[in-house]
Amino acid sequence: MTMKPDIVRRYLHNPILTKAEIPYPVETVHNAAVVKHENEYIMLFRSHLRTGRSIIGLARSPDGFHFAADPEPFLVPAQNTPFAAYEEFGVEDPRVTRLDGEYVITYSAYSRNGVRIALAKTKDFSQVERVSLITEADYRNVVIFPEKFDGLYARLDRPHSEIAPWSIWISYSPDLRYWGQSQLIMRPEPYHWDEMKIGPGAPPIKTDQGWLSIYHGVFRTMDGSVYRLGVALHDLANPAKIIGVGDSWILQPEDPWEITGYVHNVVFTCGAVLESDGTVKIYWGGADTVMCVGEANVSDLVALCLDHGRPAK
Ligand code: BMA
Repeated sequence: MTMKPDIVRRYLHNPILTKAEIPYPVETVHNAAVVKHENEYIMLFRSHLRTGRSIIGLARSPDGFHFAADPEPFLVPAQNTPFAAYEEFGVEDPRVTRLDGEYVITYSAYSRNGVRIALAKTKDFSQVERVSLITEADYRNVVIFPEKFDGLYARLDRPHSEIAPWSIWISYSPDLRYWGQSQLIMRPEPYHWDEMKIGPGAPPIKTDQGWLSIYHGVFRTMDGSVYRLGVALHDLANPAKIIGVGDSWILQPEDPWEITGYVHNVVFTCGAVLESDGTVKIYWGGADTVMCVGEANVSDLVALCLDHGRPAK
């Protein structure tokens, strides 16, 4: 019997960045955003400190595979109002979108008040300016589309609720500060690999057939939860409309550093880079401990959404 090749081809030399390569003390390197800026791939990665709280570091690469970390962290909990009160427990899981010639960074701000999302901007990844806290508690996984729709910015996010399963929502904004017109667009699918909760992963990627969203889905087992990655395709003109959701996962924990670590059985993405040849580099944290990369053909991911779908809600 011949084996079908995996839709995501893991890089042979994973993991690509670990705590051993960071020039300041950290316990983990994971859940990183990656974008191409000028001639470099820039990675913003999350690291746990020995307090159990997180900061965000920066690493650079000429090819998207070999990364070297800057000597100092990129973003640590704020000291100034209004951010300080909401970042006291750490900053986590950054996402980056290029918009209007600059980079918009969204990240989770943790505090005794819950988890909310903060938005910051940078032009060059040397200076970073916090703009606004754009959600109240409890939200995570905010990804911003790289284009406007009818003059409005759009984002996907994942509020928590005790009543409904944790689902993906869309909201719109005229200025990236004030957000509204929120609606639920995608739910976890019962008795399916993503049945417990889902959340946006990488900022959506534009393809001819729609916006490709790589999301995470969680399945609870007798031995804890398993985090996997899947794909959904959103209408190009109306991103609230989901054209298709791939029925099967595209990546699950399989390598030893994905199965065992700070949190077992986790692959979690915050970023992917589409290359001009139609491949997409997907970056993921393994077991909340190390960074990994793999490549897929964007056409295969789109085909999975279109040809092997499951209901969006
Ligand atoms: C989620 C987030 C992620 C993390 C994942 C697995 O709830 O906290 O940052 O990677 O759990 O621990």
